[in-house]
Amino acid sequence: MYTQSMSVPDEAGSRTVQPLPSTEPADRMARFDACIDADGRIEPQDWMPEAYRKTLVRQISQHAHSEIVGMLPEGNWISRAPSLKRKAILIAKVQDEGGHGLYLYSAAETLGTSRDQMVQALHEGKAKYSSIFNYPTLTWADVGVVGWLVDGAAIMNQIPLCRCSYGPYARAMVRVCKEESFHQRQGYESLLVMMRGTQAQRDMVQDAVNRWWWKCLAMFGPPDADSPNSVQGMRWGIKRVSNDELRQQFVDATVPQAKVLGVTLPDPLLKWNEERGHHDYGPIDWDEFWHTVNGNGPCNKERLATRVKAHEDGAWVRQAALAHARKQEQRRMKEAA
Ligand code: BYC
Repeated sequence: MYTQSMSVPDEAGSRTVQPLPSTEPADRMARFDACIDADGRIEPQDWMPEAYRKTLVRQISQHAHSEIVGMLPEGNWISRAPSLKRKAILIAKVQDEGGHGLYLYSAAETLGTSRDQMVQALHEGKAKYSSIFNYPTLTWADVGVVGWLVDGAAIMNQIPLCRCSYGPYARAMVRVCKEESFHQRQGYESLLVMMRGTQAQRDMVQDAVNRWWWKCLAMFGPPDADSPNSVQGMRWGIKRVSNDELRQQFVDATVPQAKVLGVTLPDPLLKWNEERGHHDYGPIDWDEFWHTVNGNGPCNKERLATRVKAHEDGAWVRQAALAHARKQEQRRMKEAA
């Protein structure tokens, strides 16, 4: 299973990519590059190149949006969970995802962009969030498979981020990864129970695996050769392991888990390659991935409409909290006078 102890090789990321040309002041840039080369951390009060700041706001806000939109496919099943135990676990999991979104918005705010600006960009369809949350959760087995595969893929991608060069993002990821690890295990455990049940339950699990497998492989982002942000992200120590390497790690970790579970991964080309020391796998449908990322997946419109409505319905809570804070402040001033 995936744990915090999965190490990121020291030579990964920034150290293997030379500094790229920049128009920033040379002395400040040299200090920044030296910090990155020494595997140091950049903190909010430190000088940083504008492009680094912009990249971080892009990635962290997209990540936050993914956590928040990611509550929806599973949230749909809270009222239909098959037992009180499963309902309690699912409520806690969905709540954790909301918490992850909030840490991440806070981390992005340290870069000078407000949460309101980020949320507005999401609601206007200008900001991205993970492609994976634009697919429907059709049966209860989908909830288990989302835990096993979607959270499993998320952890694979997020463990290296615990050592990202931007301090607030790296620190937020430590706690997020601990919780994601629990999410992955609960999903797997719920599937194990179903696989020991009736033939109908086993068929339901297999059907869910068939529908989610390829979408999970695409979650890691486009192939390295078509990933415009990777070289710079690696140089800056934001990304430590490339999209394709993470995808491969995920496939290699998942194959034995599928065997224990007793499901077939829906890829006739999936097989161990002795020479590479990895599993080979079949081609991913990148046209479908881009179609979804560009807003045309099966649930994109529904997900965004649900988020916008939740935000509008919650306006009174924000207003009440602000009014309360104003009252407290007035009382404090009166007492101090
Ligand atoms: N979906 O140059 P690339 C979770 C975009 S939360 C949509 O490789 P980069 C969970 C990419 O943004 C999961 N878009 O980009 C939550 C870029 O577009 P822009 C989210 C994608 O940034 C609740 C363009 O494609 N995890 O799992 O170097 C419950 C070119 O890509 C996707 C994170 O956000 C995608 N799948 O690498 C359960 C982790 N992939 O921005 C689970 C943090 C790529 O140039 N993020 N794009 O317009 C990252 O690690 C990186 O941003 C990515 C992409 C690996 C995702």
